[in-house]
Amino acid sequence: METLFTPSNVKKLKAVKKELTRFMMTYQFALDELSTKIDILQQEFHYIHDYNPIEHVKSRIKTPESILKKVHRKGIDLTLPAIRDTIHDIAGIRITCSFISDIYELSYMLENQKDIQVVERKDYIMNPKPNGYQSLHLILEIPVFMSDRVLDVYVEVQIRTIAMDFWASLEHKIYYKYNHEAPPAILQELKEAAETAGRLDEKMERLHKEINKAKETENDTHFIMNHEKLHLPEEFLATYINSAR
Ligand code: 0O2
Repeated sequence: METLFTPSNVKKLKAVKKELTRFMMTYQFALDELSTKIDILQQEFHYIHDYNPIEHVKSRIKTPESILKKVHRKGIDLTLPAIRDTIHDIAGIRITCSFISDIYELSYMLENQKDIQVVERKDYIMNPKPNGYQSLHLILEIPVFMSDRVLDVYVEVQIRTIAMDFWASLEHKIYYKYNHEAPPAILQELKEAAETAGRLDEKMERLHKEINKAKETENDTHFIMNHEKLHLPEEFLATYINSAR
């Protein structure tokens, strides 16, 4: 194969690199915007429900190699507009929640933001995949404000519990270890493990609700601000309670 790096190509290569960088940057900006939104929701949720619904958030941009593989798999043209329109998971965020109800509450809050467009919603919790995989998948379109224009960018959001995440990462390893064809006995065990994880999630949710009920009668003089627990002085509370009589 002829080398691309001939002196006459240097200029063209630079231009291509610039265009590709600009293309990929928009996904990074979309991820940054969505991460801020998630952080705000997390803090507000903490304030309302008095616990942190999000265990962790991980985001990633698909590598150019991985995008190219998907282009071939989907049989689309190798052009930026075709890639933008067809591959919706170039930017991805995975949110791990404590409980199943948190997944739905968080997705509801995200889906209802005015500047967010829900392009696709796949509920693999209500309808797990045949192998047992569970997660809530959203494809969101969010506006990114550049210096001279507004771009609508797709971001894939996967929301799941810790148990679902644990299962998915093990399944992913097994899938690759056996080169996509694991023995039937292992697949059966994996499916059973997914069902066990589902039951664990339900049990944890029940326990969590019990604890919340008990908490309702507690007198707590703390509140959370900017991830920090702050104390409300009694004098402040007394003045406020007395003036509200
Ligand atoms: P990666 O490296 O995680 O990004 P698509 O090709 O994305 O348009 P699909 O398969 O209909 O089509 O999308 P779906 O069902 O929403 O799944 C997309 C992503 O969900 C996958 O991305 C995985 O991250 C995850 N996922 C889906 N099914 C499974 C599963 O059975 N096991 C595990 N461990 N993860 C799953 P990619 O592109 O496969 O890979």
